[in-house]
Amino acid sequence: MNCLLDVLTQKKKTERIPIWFMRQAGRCLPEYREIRSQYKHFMDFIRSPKDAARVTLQPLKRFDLDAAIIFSDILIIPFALGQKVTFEAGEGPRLDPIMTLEDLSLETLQNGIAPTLETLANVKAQLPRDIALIGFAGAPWTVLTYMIEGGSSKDFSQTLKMYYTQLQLFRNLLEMVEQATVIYLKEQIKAGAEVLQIFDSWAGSVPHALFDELVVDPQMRIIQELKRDHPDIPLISFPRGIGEKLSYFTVRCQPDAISLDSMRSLIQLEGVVIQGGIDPAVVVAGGGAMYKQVEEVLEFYKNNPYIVNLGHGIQQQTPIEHIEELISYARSYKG
Ligand code: 1CP
Repeated sequence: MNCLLDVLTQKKKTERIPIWFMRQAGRCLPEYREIRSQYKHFMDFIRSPKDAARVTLQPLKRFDLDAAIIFSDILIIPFALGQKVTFEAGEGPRLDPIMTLEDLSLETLQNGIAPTLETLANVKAQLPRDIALIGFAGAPWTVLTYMIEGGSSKDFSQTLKMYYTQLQLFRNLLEMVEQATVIYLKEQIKAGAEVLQIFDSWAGSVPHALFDELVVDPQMRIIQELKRDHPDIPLISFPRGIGEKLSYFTVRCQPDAISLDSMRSLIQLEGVVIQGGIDPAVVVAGGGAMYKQVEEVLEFYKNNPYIVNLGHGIQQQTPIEHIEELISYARSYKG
């Protein structure tokens, strides 16, 4: 067994504290940059099962971690639905904005997700039994913002404008992304994922009046649907930036764990495991500031099930020694 799976299924503290990091495979590792440099297009890289599996396993060779997260991206779903997705150097993702529902089709989904499923199977075959394999997808709202804006956005104005002026189209798109996400996550389980995380990175930017429709309801339906077919697969939700709505979100959606961002104060939630909360910037800084914050978090959760992770992905400029120091500090922390 594995301590991450134990904590998530039993909702109790384990002897060994589970540790993994969002974006643990990636730009802060030289061995990642080496493989990355062999690809012109990021989408070709994540859709190459052999190299994506290698990169998924890289952080486990360096760090004493309890889970591998599959190397892929949330924008695989728009890609698999037929939208053009590219990553321009230094600019982030670029998508051909969607104008009508006919621009997309669920028929191409299986083909589009197949390489990621193959990566999962590859990783699973190589992974020691005591390391858990995490699959993931973006939440419909977050994925839809990229699809409608055509890339990253600060204010999501095009997305909200579509909601207010073309509600039926917006709802149809949201429903299509939700359906695709359910299929994709179920396929990930079949391919070997033992835990799933749903990333709603932009949940905190949804206007209050639309919060249920755009954040709570889609994730609630996805979680219910997965639990119905796979009651034993734990689900972690990351509704980033929702602040005081977190308790309400948790009661409605019922994930097994909540991944905390580092914007809000630490919180205990009944019946739910807490993950994360450590500021990625404090790991860039390291030293006393990092130890102080990690100690505060571990102390706060010392009597509750907790998974060590950050409030968002590891930043590119994070020194590798700081990650090692964080892990060994958490491993030796006795409370
Ligand atoms: O050139 C490069 O190396 C690309 C950088 C990169 C990487 C390493 C991107 C582009 N995606 C990824 C991998 C990735 N993306 C993982 C891999 C597994 C791991 O955690 O190690 C995961 C889980 C994601 C998820 C993801 N992609 C999210 C949700 C989590 C989050 O960070 O908020 C989002 C929003 C994306 C979109 C995305 N992918 C990449 C970029 C630059 C962006 C845009 C981010 C933005 O709009 O700010």
